[in-house]
Amino acid sequence: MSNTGTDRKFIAASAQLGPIACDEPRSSVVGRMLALLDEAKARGVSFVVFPELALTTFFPRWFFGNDADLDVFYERAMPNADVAPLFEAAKAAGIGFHLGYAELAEEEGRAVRYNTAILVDREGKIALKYRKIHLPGHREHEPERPFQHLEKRYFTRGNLGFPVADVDGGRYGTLICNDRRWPEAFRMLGLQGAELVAVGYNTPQHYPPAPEHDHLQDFHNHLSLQAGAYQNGTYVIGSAKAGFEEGCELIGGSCIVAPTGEIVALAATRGDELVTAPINLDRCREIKANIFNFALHREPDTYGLLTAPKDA
Ligand code: CDT
Repeated sequence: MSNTGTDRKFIAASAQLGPIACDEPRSSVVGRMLALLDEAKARGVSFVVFPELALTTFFPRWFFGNDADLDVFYERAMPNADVAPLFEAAKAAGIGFHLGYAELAEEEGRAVRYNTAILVDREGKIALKYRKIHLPGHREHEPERPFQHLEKRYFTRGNLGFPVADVDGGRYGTLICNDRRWPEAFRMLGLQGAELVAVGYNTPQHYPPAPEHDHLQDFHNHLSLQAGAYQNGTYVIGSAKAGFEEGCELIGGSCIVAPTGEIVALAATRGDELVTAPINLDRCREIKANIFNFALHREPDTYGLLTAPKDA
């Protein structure tokens, strides 16, 4: 049962989160999400996008020498007792949502860690699961940095491809943070007809290997989200974990992008903030049937280099 409107026309939201302290319990974070969900309900929203790794601080900024210290940041089941109130409240309100979290999976008796996102439909069912493919940063401890970015150490590359799912009347996909910078990732979803792509992110304002680009972080975020939307004729909802978190400034700029590439709603703060916009999924055709009509205009037989091995 949709909260508002038809399946193809509804109100969507990006639920930006401000900083999460290292010792903030999941119950407190979920409480903040529930407050945003309440506001979403009051504003007639049917779909809400929460950020990447939304349940904890962005822990790859620290080096942990042992698994016990690291594992506290991961979820072993989804939903679990901490997150159940979010699932229940969203279902009661008829709101679907996107949630990013660190996943500790067991594969062939081995612990495997992923940076994961799920889409939950308005009935509370997990309709899609994606594990981040483009893992940025570095693998080894680099103590000379002001903070680490150890995603390559703490996560395994996703093994679920780039899935889309038909959810509540639309075709949805997800990307996670660094994925948004790669046109190939967006195109994988576009080729499957995605009409709405949810993108959670944690992006430091300061990038230690190339500090000369620090002032461009917000620009590059929007450039990537807007290009991904336009070039694939899809809505994109970007949701930041933002603000000054454990000594590290994270960009905000959570936004909703129309299939034309225009930003139609934009966060004004770097704290907890709900950003909403009306969605009409049929508008994707304005782009999909014209300038980016893949059937008419793509030339894939000339794109072989795109899938050649890296060292070719
Ligand atoms: N979380 C994440 O993927 N962040 C990266 C930071 C830059 S690479 C160290 C991003 O692409 O926004």
